[in-house]
Amino acid sequence: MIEVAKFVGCLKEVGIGFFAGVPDSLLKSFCAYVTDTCGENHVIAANEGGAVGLAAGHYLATGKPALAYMQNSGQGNAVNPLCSLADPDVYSIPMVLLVGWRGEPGVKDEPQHVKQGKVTISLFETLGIPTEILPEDESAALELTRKMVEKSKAESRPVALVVRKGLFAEYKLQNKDADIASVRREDAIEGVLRSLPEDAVIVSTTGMISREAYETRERLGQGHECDFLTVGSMGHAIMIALGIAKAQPKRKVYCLDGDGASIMHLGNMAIAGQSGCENLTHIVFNNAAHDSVGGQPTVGGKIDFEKIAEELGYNVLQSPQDQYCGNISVGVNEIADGMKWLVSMAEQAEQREPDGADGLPRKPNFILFKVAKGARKDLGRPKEPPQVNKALFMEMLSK
Ligand SMILES: Cc1ncc(C[n+]2csc(CCOP(=O)(O)OP(=O)(O)O)c2C)c(N)n1
Repeated sequence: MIEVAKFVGCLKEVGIGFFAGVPDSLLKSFCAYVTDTCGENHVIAANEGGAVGLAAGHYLATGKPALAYMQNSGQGNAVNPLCSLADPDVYSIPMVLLVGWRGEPGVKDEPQHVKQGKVTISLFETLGIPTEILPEDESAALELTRKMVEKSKAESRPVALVVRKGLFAEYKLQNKDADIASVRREDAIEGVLRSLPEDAVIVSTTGMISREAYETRERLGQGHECDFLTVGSMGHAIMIALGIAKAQPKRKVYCLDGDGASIMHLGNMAIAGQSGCENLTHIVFNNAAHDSVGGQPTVGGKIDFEKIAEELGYNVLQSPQDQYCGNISVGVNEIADGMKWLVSMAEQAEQREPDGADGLPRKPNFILFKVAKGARKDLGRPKEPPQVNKALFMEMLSK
């Protein structure tokens, strides 16, 4: 096991003093440590490609390589700037990639990590990025880290250090920002699921939101056939929802999204906002954190999602939290009542003249919930594999 303080100390000794990345569960201790201790020399990026960009910019300005950290799920997001910016065939920019290896072959993991786990090393090999798996022994790992940083500098290219499950000794995030609301995310999800029409479709995002939606359905005795759980593909749930909404304009489609996921591919909101699909509702549960992987902050606490959504063309509905005089501590019953009201308003709006005849623009809806970080300790995971979820979902959509 490696103490993160020693690992970061070792990086600093060899000239790596700037860190950018997207949090990962396997790198939780490392992410927490740099969040707590590196101040302005640490940026939590919107996505992994952004982290590579930040590392490149730091090098251009200082002549010193930086470190970009990510879960291997984010390798795809990083590939473009790795190939077309940092590669020796282009600008030849040194940097260290620190990559959490979810789905390592032989290690049990969730289905969304299986494929990515199999190709993590070979993908880096294909990209020509020198890659090493950090050994468990601390001094050997630090030695290898030094060697790889020197290689990155000497050859002026990215190098990758891959981190297995359990490598870093536990370090708990100290500087957790205060919650932006006291409402539990699971209560807000329950309020939503209690109020939607029976045949409404749900597309939920990566992480705890999908897990809580799944368990809430079980608790409410509702089936799972209307739900598409986007267990991987972070940031794309709203595009999946839009694809469905466009193909089935009579179907009500609700996307349950996170702030981290929305920010990861914020451009998707511009496309959804301009889609003219009034059967689509985008609901963002903002806890200003990457809660599912350790609670590291997002910029969600500092930006106004409702204003952004409005500018991008959504019809922003008054959140059930605001219907209660801006009381951000409302409970599940109030949320369900508020949502029922919104659903009935949306239905009335649909009684209008066909598109354009009344001069009113057709817009997708947007609802924001401000919620607390954290989840139940005993929160489970979907029991059915993704392909069963897909089959049931498609069968429901075909009726
Ligand atoms: C491309 C990619 N990068 C990183 C991850 C790791 N990851 C899983 S969930 C999550 C945080 C999601 O945050 P948010 O959308 O705000 O939802 P919350 O967990 O806070 O409810 C992250 C970073 C991932 N699955 N995919």
